[in-house]
Amino acid sequence: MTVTFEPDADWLVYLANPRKPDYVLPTGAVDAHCHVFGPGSVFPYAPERKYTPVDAPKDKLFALRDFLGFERNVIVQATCHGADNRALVDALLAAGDRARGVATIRPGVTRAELADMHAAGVRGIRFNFVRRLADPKPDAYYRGLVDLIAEFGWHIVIYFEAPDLAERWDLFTHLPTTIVVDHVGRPDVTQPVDGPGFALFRRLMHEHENVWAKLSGAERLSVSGPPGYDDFVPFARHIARTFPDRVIWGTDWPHPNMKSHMPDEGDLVDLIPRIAPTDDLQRRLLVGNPMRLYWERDAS
Ligand code: 0GY
Repeated sequence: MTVTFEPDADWLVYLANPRKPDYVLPTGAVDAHCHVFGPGSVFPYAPERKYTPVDAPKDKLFALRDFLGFERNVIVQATCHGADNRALVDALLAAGDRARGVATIRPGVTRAELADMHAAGVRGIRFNFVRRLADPKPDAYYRGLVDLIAEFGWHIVIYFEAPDLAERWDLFTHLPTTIVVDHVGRPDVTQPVDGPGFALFRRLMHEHENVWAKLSGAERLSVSGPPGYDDFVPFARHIARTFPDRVIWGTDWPHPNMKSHMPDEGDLVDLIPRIAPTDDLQRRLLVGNPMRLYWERDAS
């Protein structure tokens, strides 16, 4: 029997026809943060999910990749699929060498399951501390998962709200892998870049050379809003200039849980030269760094 899912009543759907960006991406650019959802009739959403999205299948993602001018995707497992990574793996296998993945795993995952995910292109796992998305666990839970992935050379993506950083500081600063922080650590962009609110995240990156940042999430964090997302730009630009070898960028398509508006990916891509103002910074952000992290570390 085919299961059908009713999306949340207030769910905003990705744009069918985004505009072509003015900014021309460098050859080999990677969209290093995006998702696939379902289709739910083939890859059912997880019973423990906190939201039910509109399907956002792999063919739509690949069409967007080609339209915007990206060469590759890093597809990140979203919480609506829990630790059932089948939709992710299906997309990775269909994309061939043009995609890598970040999975969600739970205790009890077998070595064979991890090896299969590695063969499909998974190179990391994600820990999600955002309470509206997942139920946070004690630190020991995450440390146990780290032990499971060690032999595969995977890294860890962490997603948290800015206030969580102080609470989880000990965990985050003692993880033995590369750590990638989603959406610049979700700063309050109404505050100054050099103010106390963003200081702890800046300190995290200054003191820990294994910590990277995703300069994504303008549409989530901005209060000034589209198309320029002006208040977000200084935060991302500060991190890009200070840590040019530890930053990556992504569209965050299909933009789950957006309530204020649905962004146009053309606007998001046009932020890139404002975040990374030189050709050199853009090539590191979009090509060199994500390639190093996801394609050139194959521990198979
Ligand atoms: C994002 C952000 C969100 C959702 C998820 O895994 C997820 O469900 O990450 C969010 O709602 O902020 O990066 O996609």
